[in-house]
Amino acid sequence: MEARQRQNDGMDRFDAVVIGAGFAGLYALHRLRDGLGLRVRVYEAGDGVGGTWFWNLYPDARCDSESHYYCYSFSKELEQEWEWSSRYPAQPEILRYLEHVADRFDLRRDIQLDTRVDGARFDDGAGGWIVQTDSGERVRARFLVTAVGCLSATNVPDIPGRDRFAGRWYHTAAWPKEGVDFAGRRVGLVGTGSTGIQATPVIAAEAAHLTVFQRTANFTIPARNRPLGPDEQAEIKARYDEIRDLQARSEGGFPYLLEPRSALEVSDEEREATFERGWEKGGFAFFWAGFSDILRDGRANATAADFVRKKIREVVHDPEVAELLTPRDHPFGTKRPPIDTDYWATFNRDDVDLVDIRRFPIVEITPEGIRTENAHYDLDVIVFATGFDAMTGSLLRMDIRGEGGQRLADKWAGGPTTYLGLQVAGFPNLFTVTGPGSPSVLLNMPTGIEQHVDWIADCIAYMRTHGYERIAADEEAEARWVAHVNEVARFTLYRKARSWYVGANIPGKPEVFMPYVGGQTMYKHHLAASVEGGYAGFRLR
Ligand code: NA7
Repeated sequence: MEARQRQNDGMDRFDAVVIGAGFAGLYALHRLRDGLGLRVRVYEAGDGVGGTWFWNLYPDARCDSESHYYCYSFSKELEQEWEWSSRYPAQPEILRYLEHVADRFDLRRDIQLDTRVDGARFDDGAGGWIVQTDSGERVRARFLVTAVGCLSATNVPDIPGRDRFAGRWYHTAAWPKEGVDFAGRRVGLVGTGSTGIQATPVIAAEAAHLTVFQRTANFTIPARNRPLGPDEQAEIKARYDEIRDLQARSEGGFPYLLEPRSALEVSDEEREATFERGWEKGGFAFFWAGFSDILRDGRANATAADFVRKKIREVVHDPEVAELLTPRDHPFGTKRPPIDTDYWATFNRDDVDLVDIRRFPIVEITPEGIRTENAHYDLDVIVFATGFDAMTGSLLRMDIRGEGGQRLADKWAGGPTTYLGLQVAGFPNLFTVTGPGSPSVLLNMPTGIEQHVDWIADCIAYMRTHGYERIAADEEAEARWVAHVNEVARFTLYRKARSWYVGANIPGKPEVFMPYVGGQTMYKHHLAASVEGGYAGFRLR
């Protein structure tokens, strides 16, 4: 099929434009082009496919979910032919996987790399989108699908003097392809989220000296990464139907079901032994192997938090450093829990220091390093592991305008509003894959992505069958959904943390709980109920 059509207005016309060529964009292209026969164009800002795994090249970048389910499920052949080499996939391996997917499904011919979408405007008259790229290109598309990732818009703190720094500074998600040579260098690392915690031991092993600037101490769980041998690989492949079934039944899209019991209904000894078993398994298994109420009940949570705090004291030799590394301001698991390899032990090294920038904030970056309220630290390299303007950042950095020219940035000035995280009232034919208001970052990402892309493809097929040209979230349904998203969050402990889930990491960002925390079962029920009701909650024209 001819991939494009040119209109009288000189603009190429597509059935759908997809923004982003990561996990979501690649699958959206496959599903819409090869499943529905649509003319699709994907725009990707990077000069390669891979999204998150194209950009996050920092030392030891690795997924915190296990390889056998942090992957697509839509193709059984792909499942069987791809070999994951370790329990948690490293960035280069995930990137190779996504490149393989792009080749295997012949996706590259419809992906335009090195092209950032600057903006998109809904054309009320024509009933579709005009999409504008940074190269000045403008194209028309009936449907606009954002596959821009939840954690893509980097957050580089606006610290005075940053551009006067005589050394080099980097954000972990905009890392140079050629890597950074830390040998013999004094390195400062700002940020102790998943990324900073992963990178710290690796940078410490290479650099002459590492100073970690910590604003908030974090709970972290040992990853216990290991190679996957041929037997284990074969065993996983033989069990894939069962794995996928478990993923579908679990609340987080992982192939593990939560133990139904409360942490408070067992003896202290049994609780401790349960936590120890989870700790030995490593990674998020610490949650599943344990109890059902860790994220719901403050007292249950405190038992897990105390267990982790005790582990810090056991590992870190200097009691003052151990205390500084000990999280005290948020319940366990209410910020995305990092998983690590030797993070705390790294602070036993003589060439690693921990600086408390909660107590003595950074005041400026000087040509020689970082100045806090009470000291100056001489540095050759600064690494910002300071995270992202999560969930909304990558959408709002584009100028998206809906019906009547309404800007998405204005509509979302008080926080994001969507129906089911999939559509925004007043923005017809715009679909937001893993958008705010959907489980998104609380669900295994490939699972949530496939669920959304399948839903979008089915919706477009339905529209085609029934002769509809426009679909948009109904305003009332959207308002009810936003209220529901907030209501379910209120019953969890998540609200007790100032996290990127609520936008608290970005100065001035409205603090709204963005992901849907009601779990996959409830969410799928809402998706299905809408479809069964003829796309109830959406306006079709
Ligand atoms: P995160 O989890 O947002 O962590 C960012 C870290 O940077 C965190 O410790 C922040 O402290 C710190 N931070 C952010 N802004 C500043 C400023 N201005 N000054 C000092 N410190 C700052 O991002 P990651 O990249 O680690 O992980 C993102 C996700 O990727 C992760 O959750 C996984 O899902 C994969 P704070 O806690 O806000 O006080």
